[in-house]
Amino acid sequence: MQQKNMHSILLSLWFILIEGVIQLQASHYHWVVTEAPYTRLCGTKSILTVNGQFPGPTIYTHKGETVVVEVVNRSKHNITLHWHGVKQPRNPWSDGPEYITQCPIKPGGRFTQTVILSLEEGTLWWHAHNEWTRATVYGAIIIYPKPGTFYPFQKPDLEVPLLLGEWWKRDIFEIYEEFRATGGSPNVSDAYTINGQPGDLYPCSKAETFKVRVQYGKTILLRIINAAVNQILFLAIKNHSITLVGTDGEYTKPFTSDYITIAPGETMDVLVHANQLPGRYYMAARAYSSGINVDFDNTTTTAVIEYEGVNLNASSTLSLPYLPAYNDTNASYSFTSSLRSLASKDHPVNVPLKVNHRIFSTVSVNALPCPANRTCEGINGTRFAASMNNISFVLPDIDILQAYYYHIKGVYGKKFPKFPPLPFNYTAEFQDLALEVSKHSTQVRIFKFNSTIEIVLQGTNLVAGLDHPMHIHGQSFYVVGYGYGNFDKNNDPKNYNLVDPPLQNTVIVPRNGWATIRFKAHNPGVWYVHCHLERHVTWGMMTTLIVKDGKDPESQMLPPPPDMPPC
Ligand SMILES: *[C@@H]1O[C@H](CO)[C@@H](O)[C@H](O)[C@H]1NC(C)=O
Ligand SMILES: *[C@@H]1O[C@H](CO)[C@@H](O)[C@H](O)[C@H]1NC(C)=O
Ligand SMILES: *[C@@H]1O[C@H](CO)[C@@H](O)[C@H](O)[C@H]1NC(C)=O
Ligand SMILES: *[C@@H]1O[C@H](CO)[C@@H](O)[C@H](O)[C@H]1NC(C)=O
Ligand SMILES: *[C@@H]1O[C@H](CO)[C@@H](O)[C@H](O)[C@H]1NC(C)=O
Ligand SMILES: *[C@@H]1O[C@H](CO)[C@@H](O)[C@H](O)[C@H]1NC(C)=O
Ligand SMILES: *[C@@H]1O[C@H](CO)[C@@H](O)[C@H](O)[C@H]1NC(C)=O
Ligand SMILES: *[C@@H]1O[C@H](CO)[C@@H](O)[C@H](O)[C@H]1NC(C)=O
Ligand SMILES: *[C@@H]1O[C@H](CO)[C@@H](O)[C@H](O)[C@H]1NC(C)=O
Ligand SMILES: *[C@@H]1O[C@H](CO)[C@@H](O)[C@H](O)[C@H]1NC(C)=O
Ligand SMILES: *[C@@H]1O[C@H](CO)[C@@H](O)[C@H](O)[C@H]1NC(C)=O
Ligand SMILES: CC(=O)N[C@H]1CO[C@H](CO)[C@@H](O)[C@@H]1O
Ligand SMILES: [Cu+2]
Repeated sequence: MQQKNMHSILLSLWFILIEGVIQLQASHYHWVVTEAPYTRLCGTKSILTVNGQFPGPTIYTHKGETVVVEVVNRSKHNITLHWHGVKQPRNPWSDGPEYITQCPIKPGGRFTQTVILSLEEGTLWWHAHNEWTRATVYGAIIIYPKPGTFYPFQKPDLEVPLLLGEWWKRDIFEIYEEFRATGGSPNVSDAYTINGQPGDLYPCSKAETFKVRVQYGKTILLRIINAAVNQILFLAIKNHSITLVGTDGEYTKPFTSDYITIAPGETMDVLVHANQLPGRYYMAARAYSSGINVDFDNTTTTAVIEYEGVNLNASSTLSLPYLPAYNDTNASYSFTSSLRSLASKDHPVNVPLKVNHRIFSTVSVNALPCPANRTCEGINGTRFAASMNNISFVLPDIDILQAYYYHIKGVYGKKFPKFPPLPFNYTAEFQDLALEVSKHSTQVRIFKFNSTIEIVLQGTNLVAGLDHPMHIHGQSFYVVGYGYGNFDKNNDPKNYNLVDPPLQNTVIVPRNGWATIRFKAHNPGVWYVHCHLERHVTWGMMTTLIVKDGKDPESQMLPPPPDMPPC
């Protein structure tokens, strides 16, 4: 259905010059950020959109191409756009996170962003990257193999992007402002959505439920993106198994399962064979929420797979597929830890075997004592925070990239710790309440070009143990190990997978467990590291990596574009 757009884009191929290097440019997009009214769940509200579309426009491209997007802000809000999972070699300038690589595009402002694809192939996505604007400002990036090369799996008959989202009846800015003011948890959403639609199980939504029409015997490639604000999701399809063939813009060994676990920030390419009795079948998604006493939206969103030629008048009641229980950590873990790189001749694995720098970082939810004069609706009358290595990251007033490039002092410190300041039994059931208090600061970690880095992300049981989908900009990383409990530096590395670990940009750190990632820092720039649950970002669960320039010009950052938005 969206494929017809491909032809017009293919006809408009042209070349652009970046630093004297001619790059094939697939496409040039003009995007206008505007408010537009949308009706869902029996009510209408004005939401922030790109070109009035929700979900936003899809970018179609091929491996290795460069896309130019001219963004004009005709809304009353600040905005920035990020190309999630696009590594942007040498080009942090167009990466998007506010106050990390740019100042926001103000109302009336504009910014032409250059999106440089390199090794990515499959499905990625783009989304707004300031405050909670990404709740409605997101869309798919579809990266086809280079012309003349093919998918490493059977060619699908049909390709369908499936964007999972979250919908609040209230204005998202009100939800955001309210929880920042109260210090408590944000109100949970009123619905999950598939391609912007809540589906049959919500009031006033049935007529618009998203449908995929398919002929019996055909194969569908679903390009699934979790664009939800705060929730990891389980998804399954009634009577159909799901074969995962790619994740985060990289191919995987085919893996067949009855359900998937997909965290905000993750993308999954899956094949579904229409090989069941011709009929109508629900796809359904609902929360995976592991934190005890953590409030979540427990509703279920649905879409329909409809075989062609089925008599829709014949009364057939649709039934829901089996989905793991909302707190089934083992179901989530077992799916996530089964992912493997394809590791073929055309898609080789290149895991760093020697590590130059090791970082061990806790990822924690925190609770701060109530300051005089503030509302404190966090647990036991506190204000919630979140941290990495006990630092709740504070966004500066001008972006770190600008401060780094122009040597502006006083914007950030260089002391993000390589180890928790105070080691403790991270996953113990009972925790010393004094450990719940984090420090607030803007600390980055700086690496030489080409360093190999290993990061162990350790979940803690402070305040509430729960899963954290941690995302890094500017590079993909190999997930070489996972485990429950405290990371054991003597024994756990023995079980690392250095043969075919998955290459991802977002990793789910399991509840009261850990995950180890490895990558080579050969992309000079300023790169954000953060949890992809938006409430945790607001509370400070992030840091920033700076990768210095290498010696030769090809390993140095490109110069800033002339139209960087000013602060
Ligand atoms: C959040 O939920 C509370 C309790 O249901 C309600 O009183 C409040 O108005 C809600 N706030 C927003 C912004 O929706
Ligand atoms: C779908 O699966 C259920 C078991 O979950 C089975 O009872 C039913 O016969 C299947 N329906 C079709 C149409 O294949
Ligand atoms: C969802 O949570 C509400 C409130 O806790 C509860 O009343 C309801 O039964 C739950 N629904 C489902 C489908 O679990
Ligand atoms: C379904 O019902 C509608 C109205 O009742 C009728 O017009 C239509 O022909 C029926 N379609 C089939 C395939 O039976
Ligand atoms: C999940 O929650 C149910 C109650 O809702 C509880 O009985 C069960 O023990 C929990 N399971 C796990 C694995 O925590
Ligand atoms: C989950 O898996 C762990 C480790 O394999 C096991 O110890 C635990 O009993 C499992 N929990 C449940 C609820 O099945
Ligand atoms: C409390 O807040 C009010 C209004 O912001 C301010 O005028 C007052 O000085 C504050 N009091 C204290 C003790 O901080
Ligand atoms: C850490 O806490 C876990 C869970 O409560 C417990 O089983 C373990 O013995 C503790 N480890 C240490 C070293 O105290
Ligand atoms: C809240 O206070 C109670 C009573 O002091 C304590 O047992 C509990 O651990 C506290 N919870 C958190 C998350 O601080
Ligand atoms: C970086 O490492 C690659 C091998 O992975 C090597 O080819 C290249 O010369 C190195 N560059 C620098 C500047 O060290
Ligand atoms: C929009 O961005 C500008 C520039 O950084 C900033 O000064 C202003 O406070 C922002 N506005 C809002 C509403 O956040
Ligand atoms: C130049 C421009 O597009 N300005 C618009 C920015 O957004 C505000 C609020 O919607 C409009 O009033 C301006 O016209
Ligand atoms: Cu988190």
